[in-house]
Amino acid sequence: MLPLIAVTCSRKIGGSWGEYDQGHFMDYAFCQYSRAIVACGGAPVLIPAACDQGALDRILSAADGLLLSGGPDVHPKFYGEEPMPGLGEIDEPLDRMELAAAAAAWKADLPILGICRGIQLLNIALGGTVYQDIERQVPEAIEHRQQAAKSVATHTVSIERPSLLFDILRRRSIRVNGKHHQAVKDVAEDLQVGARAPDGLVEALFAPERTFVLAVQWHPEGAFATDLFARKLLSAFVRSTKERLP
Ligand SMILES: [Mn+2]
Repeated sequence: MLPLIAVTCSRKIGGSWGEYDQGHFMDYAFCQYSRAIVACGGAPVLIPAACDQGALDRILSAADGLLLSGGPDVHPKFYGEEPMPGLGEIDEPLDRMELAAAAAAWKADLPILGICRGIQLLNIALGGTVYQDIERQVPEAIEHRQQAAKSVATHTVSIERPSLLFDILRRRSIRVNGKHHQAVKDVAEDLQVGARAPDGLVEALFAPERTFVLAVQWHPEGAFATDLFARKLLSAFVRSTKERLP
């Protein structure tokens, strides 16, 4: 039996995040997440922002893992801040759905993988904060919003040891792809840093006390076809969800 992996699903219409009820999913993006999960031996199920608590509980009770995917910025009120210049687009129904999904999965010790917005969302769900705009708040930062295609790795990250990421990749340093203008600021108490960019910004988080909780700022699903480390990371997540099968 294939493990069922719930993938949260943001939405984008005509270049702007957060407009909804128009019937457009980000098919091009969610095909990449889904294809990677299928290739690793999992069965993906997309969770739309429209889910209320009841619908979410039903999906997560059937799921063997949760993937918190990429998307727009989280409203800063969810980490106790007012909006600052440089904040990007917001989708509050998506925020509420994903924060509830992260909390429920955390409570159930469901394997969790966060990607891009997913690392920020997970950190916020557990009490952490993010930089609303790296360029304005961390002037010494390197380029994190690469112009290169999503499949191309640009900047390096150094991997902490010991960490879940080191256990999976067995490397102290890899090169990653990334298109983010926000980053983790204060790390939630239950999470630990698993990797950093050369400018010190957090690029991975994990929860040592949990079965499998890993979040990365880069996009393994976008480099799945060509990058061995992207494949290893996604395979490790799907493998952890298989352990929940009867
Ligand atoms: Mn980066």
